[in-house]
Amino acid sequence: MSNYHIKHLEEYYQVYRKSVREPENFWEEIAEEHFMWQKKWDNVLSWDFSKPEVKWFEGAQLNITENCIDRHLATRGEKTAILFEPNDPSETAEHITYNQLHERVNRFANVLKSQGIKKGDRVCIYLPMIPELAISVLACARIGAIHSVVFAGFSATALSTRINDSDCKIVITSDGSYRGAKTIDLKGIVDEALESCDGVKTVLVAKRINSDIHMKSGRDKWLQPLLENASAACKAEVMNAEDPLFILYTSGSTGKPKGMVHSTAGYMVHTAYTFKNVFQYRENDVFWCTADIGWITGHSYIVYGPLANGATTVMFEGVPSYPDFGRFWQIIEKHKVNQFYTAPTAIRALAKQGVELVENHDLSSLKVLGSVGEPINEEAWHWYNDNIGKKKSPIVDTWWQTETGGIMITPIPFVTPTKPTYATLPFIGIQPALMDENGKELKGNQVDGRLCIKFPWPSMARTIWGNHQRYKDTYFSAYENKYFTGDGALRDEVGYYRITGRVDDVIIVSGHNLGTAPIEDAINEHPAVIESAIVGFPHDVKGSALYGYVTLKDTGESRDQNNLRKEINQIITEHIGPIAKLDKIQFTSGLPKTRSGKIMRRILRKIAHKDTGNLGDTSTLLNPEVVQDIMDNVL
Ligand code: 6R9
Repeated sequence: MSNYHIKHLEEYYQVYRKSVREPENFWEEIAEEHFMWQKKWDNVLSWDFSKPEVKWFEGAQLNITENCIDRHLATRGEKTAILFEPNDPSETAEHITYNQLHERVNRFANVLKSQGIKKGDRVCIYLPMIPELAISVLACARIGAIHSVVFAGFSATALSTRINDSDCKIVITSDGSYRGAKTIDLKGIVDEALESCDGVKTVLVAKRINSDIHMKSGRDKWLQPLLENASAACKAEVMNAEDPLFILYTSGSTGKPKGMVHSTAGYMVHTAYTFKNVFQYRENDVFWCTADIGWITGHSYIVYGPLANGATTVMFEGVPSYPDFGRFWQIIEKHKVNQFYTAPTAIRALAKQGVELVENHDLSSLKVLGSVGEPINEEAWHWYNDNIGKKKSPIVDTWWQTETGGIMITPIPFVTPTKPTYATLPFIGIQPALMDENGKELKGNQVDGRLCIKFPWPSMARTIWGNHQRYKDTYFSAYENKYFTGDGALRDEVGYYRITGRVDDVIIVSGHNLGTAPIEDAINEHPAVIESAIVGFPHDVKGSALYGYVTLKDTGESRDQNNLRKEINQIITEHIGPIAKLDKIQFTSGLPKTRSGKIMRRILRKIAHKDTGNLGDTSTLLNPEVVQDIMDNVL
């Protein structure tokens, strides 16, 4: 029990020190006491960042689904494992108990086997946020097949690239999906994608919207009858600790998407341990992460982390704006959600709607609020803290990446005093380092540099599927013997970390290093502003100057734009200094975003450079229409 559930700050420091001094002993104890192994490891850790090669719990055998499902059956069989909240609020929510989850995963696993899928095969899952998504993920893990979930908002081209990159044999999809008032023809997208995927011989189709779709004979099969006829018992495949559990694609700044490969034992241990502590999860709490399982956040904190702790995890099919912008708050009230984990982009969108939609709902069940995906600006942080947490629920600003598998820098609620816009302290076992331009580690506090991690942690990705060299070049070549995150960060006077944004977003103006996030923070405080993005553009004297794209709350308003520009620069001057003033401010109807809500600065940079001949890979763009609008009005 010791060390598994941190309850006060002194304990954090104590356990943290142990995790750094004796990492192997530390992780061994956690692994030993809290998980179910078919065979224990011979060696806790071996590593060499120059190759790079990292192995945790080598020699151990396990199946992650036995840890996420089977071992809970004796004590939690009738407890809700997955609480499914449909898109349409009038449709009944579904409570899937651990017993039912066990049966449904086993049936699904047997269906996969009946289609010839075996250990090591890659399975592409292209499903909306319906129970079959979580169940198919677990079914793959049950039989040792490697799942590759592709977010069901990606286009046919993006889907086929991902299917081909990892040679998936089978695709699991649905007839269609609901998204607010709209339906989306998912099966049509799969059909189009498969025109260029020769390796896929089978498509399993779940019924969700009852649309009239074309089933290609010999290839496409309805899932439902197969599940009904399958046996409800499926022995868990024996997996080695380092066997791949899944591939998840993340976009690189150049080239094709990178298929990050995660292993079994380390990933399980780290996601379970972070889940327990970062959300201070207690038995009978209801946990809700609003991400899609198509992203790493959903993998780790909707499926694996919560289920490994025997938790109740909410899966929401819909969108925050349907039937109105009060939907999130309505769901929290309805299911008495205790921990709520969402992204700054969602918080900003909801904050724009006014507080009446919040005040109509009883949010008193909330204990912990989380944020992930991008730096949370100060205004959004306060809105979240004041209106949702009522200043009582700590906000955990969790920094991590697809590549890291689980949370890395974060407060522990009720343990670490929070500070707006700071991810605060490294999680247990995580050893961050800040580096200067010359590759030297910056020691001590009050320093600002590039964020690296200098010691392995259990859930780190092990490679890029089919391209180990790219893994090495991208993450292990910038600094010797360190994993480079691609982010910049500062460490304040007490050792708290603040992520300042991707370092490729750092702009050097007249010799001063400026992170985009603090400037955007400042701009976003102007009452007329919704969102902003800063990029650099070439300047005769300064080297680079700053170009700001700013979205206003009221676009119809005929305000004096030049006056507004002055006010924005005034705020920046107040917050950061005149050095950070913008040379150009373009008012926009929106900002180009990826489907996970990240601003695509690469495109904005090209537009500011008037280099729009080739915008690069735009397949992950959510709102292509704003790009044309921005190009038409470039300054
Ligand atoms: C989990 C996830 C990773 C990148 C990461 C960083 C940014 C994520 C953040 C954050 C500041 C936070 N990021 N969390 N920046 N504060 N709390 O989002 O994974 O989609 O791979 O993105 O997101 O820039 O490097 P992924």
